[in-house]
Amino acid sequence: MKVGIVCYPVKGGSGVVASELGLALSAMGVEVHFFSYALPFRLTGFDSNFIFHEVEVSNYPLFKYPPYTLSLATRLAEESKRVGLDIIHVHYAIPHAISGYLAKQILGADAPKLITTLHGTDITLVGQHPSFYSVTKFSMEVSDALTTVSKYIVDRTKESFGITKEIKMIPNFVDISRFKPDQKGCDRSEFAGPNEKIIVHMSNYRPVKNTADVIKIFDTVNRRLPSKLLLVGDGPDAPNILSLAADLGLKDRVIFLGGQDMVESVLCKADLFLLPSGSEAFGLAALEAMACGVPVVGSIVGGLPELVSDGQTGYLEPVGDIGAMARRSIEILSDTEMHRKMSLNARRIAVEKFNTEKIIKEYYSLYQEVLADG
Ligand code: GMT
Repeated sequence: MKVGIVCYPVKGGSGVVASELGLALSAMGVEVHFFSYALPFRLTGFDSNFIFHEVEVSNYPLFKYPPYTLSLATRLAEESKRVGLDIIHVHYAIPHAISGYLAKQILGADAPKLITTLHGTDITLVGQHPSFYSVTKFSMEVSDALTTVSKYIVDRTKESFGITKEIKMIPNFVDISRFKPDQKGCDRSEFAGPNEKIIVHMSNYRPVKNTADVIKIFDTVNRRLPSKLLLVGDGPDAPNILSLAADLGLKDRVIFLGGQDMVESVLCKADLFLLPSGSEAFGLAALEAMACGVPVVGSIVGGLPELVSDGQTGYLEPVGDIGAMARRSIEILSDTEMHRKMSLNARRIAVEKFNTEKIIKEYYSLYQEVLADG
């Protein structure tokens, strides 16, 4: 089988899922072709079964906005003609799904099947914008199959776009042999003293992640239980929240680690993971923390309740309720037995429900079904 995978290369959940999916498929013997404007950040190493195609965009002076959508469609059509792709699987609908559709139109009868995976803000935020709505809806309707990463996004897609065709829910997944507790080199003393707790937040620091709330929750927790906050990832709100931390006198307690490749070696040091987002289709970062045995405190929003079981693997509180999230964090961190149980539950759920092997089979079966449809 030959599969073309389209994704964003920058740090973000959809790029991670697309990259890990492609790597797992290529390890199974599928010929995988990645398409993006730069090498996706999780695509490290070499495998003779995967090929990266960099999409170049003409920067002709007439263009105020270089048309990436068209360059991607052209590249997909040309490579597909050359290597005979069976499937084009796009991650994040905008603009990838419409580029896939255009490539199919160019190729005619020999075109590969188009599968679109919706990751969240393509449905809840960006796709709602009047300048994208109709084309997002159309590109979903003309995809040969649609998948989403949570039941919440299935419902939102149906409600907001009136999509009536089947939308298959295939949750995000995690490599449980890489993301695990007690990894080699997981030395907490690098960041915290023996009586200090370690709290981690990891995201792309966009407004939807409510990262100022991370600092405010941490401030309350730290007053009761001396702690360190490790911030992983980078994005537009990072400078503001670092200033906030400094204003609150937390400069020495908040450690900004920025973009990291080996996030598992930070997560395995954590006692708690915070994710107080305003919207979250799934919360892949929380799953990666859970696989490392880390309980999660976050907001009851989107697909997070499908991942975090309240009272079992952490606690979810209403968006913006900093007081409640701080109280829950203190509750978990100050009760050794509760923390131990939640940590074990978090790892068990990641292993049983969301391990790569299990979920990749679901994608592979979908590919087979779509191809069998003729
Ligand atoms: O907007 C983002 O946070 C990035 C976005 C992406 O496309 O990379 O993340 C979304 O996809 C992830 C992978 O499926 C999900 O785990 C995240 O919950 C989702 N983010 C939001 O819905 C805000």
